[in-house]
Amino acid sequence: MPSRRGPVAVLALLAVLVTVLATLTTPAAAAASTLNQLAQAQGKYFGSATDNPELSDSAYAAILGGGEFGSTTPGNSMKWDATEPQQNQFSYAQGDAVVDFADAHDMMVRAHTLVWHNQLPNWLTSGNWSATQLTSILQNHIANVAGHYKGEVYSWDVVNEPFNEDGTYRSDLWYNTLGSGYIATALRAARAADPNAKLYINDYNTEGSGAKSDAMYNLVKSLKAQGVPIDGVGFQAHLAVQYGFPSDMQANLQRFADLGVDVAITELDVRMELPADSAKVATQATYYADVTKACMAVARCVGITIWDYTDKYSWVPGTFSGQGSALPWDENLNKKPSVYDAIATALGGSGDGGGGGTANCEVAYSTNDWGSGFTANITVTNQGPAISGWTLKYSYAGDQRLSQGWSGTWSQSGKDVTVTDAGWNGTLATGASTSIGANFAYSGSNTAPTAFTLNGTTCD
Ligand code: 9MR
Repeated sequence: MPSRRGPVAVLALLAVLVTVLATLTTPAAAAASTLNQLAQAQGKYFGSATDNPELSDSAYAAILGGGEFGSTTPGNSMKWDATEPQQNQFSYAQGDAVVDFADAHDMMVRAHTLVWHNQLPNWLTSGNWSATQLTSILQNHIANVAGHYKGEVYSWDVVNEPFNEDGTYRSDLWYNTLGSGYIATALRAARAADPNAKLYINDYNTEGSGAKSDAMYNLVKSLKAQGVPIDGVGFQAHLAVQYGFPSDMQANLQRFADLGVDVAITELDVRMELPADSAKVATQATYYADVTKACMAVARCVGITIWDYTDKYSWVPGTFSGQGSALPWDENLNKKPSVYDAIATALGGSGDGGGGGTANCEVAYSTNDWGSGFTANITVTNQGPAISGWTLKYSYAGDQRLSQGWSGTWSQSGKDVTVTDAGWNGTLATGASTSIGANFAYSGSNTAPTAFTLNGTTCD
């Protein structure tokens, strides 16, 4: 049977020989400043909490260690139940993993926490301790744990959440057995164990003035008067769109600073009732900006830590049913442009890093197309700070279907394609490139994707 080639088939054949190069950014695009770079320009840091399980999520870890954050706080792994699960048997593997990650990515560690009412092991809560016994248990714990991390952490939240909302002391193991003196005991033990760590008391709902904030203020004033070592006060700042903003935050931070201590925003997030909508997100962006501005305006506010950076690993949905969307990165590790930009702008940046502004990456995309399928060749260039692990995402408009990819782990969900590094090409210094490829089948049209993100940053 004679072969009949119509014009479409001829064009498809020609296309095999033609490489269509779509360069999607200008090679000269400058790297946007990261949140931490912007904070550093003002003598402060911008950090994110983390936790051990999520460190094995390579796309997550790539962003955590990719330069946005100059500090991290272990969300759980330095708490008492983790570090002294049996009396006088100490366990540091999880905490060490966070410190090692921070070291490898040039981040400081805000260590958290030595004395708290929560996450205490059974042996401790079920013992019927005398004051003398409990004092030596407390001192032994701090000597060991703060001693283990001596010289490796920037600060310790020595005492966490000592107050009730009305400003009275929280009725817990520590206060009930030792009275409020446990706070000075803990601070002194921490100073002895790690003389260079900044020693903090940390609490929530103290960001604005009020009974609880006044109680903290009076405590710090009294500790200073007694010569008890106290270097800083942490304001957790677990805010919620529906509860309003503590409008006197800056003045409140300043009055603590005026006592002669550092202040820090230590666990910032801004939750909302789900589903999120544009009005709630706009309010949330304002809250993030206003917290940031308050810290920037107070000379002794040393920095801001968000309580993890992505909704994927936020504590909020598990604690407040029906609430969430509290962090500047969404569940897919993409920046929420308006929230990110609000923070960046409040840090003195241009505020175009979350959306379509200056790129941290450049992507060259080309195809060899034979009419019913094609090979996509992609070269990714990192134009931001060095990264050790990456995830590239883009979408097709048509019915392009992944058959096989190489030099990365390729997957497709509907029109969305995700590629994670292959391990050997995960580390990309500033300016470094890697080339990856995949075969796709398709019918109809095969237009090139119009947008790519690398670790959540748009390559425009
Ligand atoms: O983020 C922590 C979460 O993973 C734990 O389940 C929770 C248990 O108590 O503690 C969370 O962290 C808290 C922090 O240690 C102190 N301030 C409030 C934080 C959110 O609950």
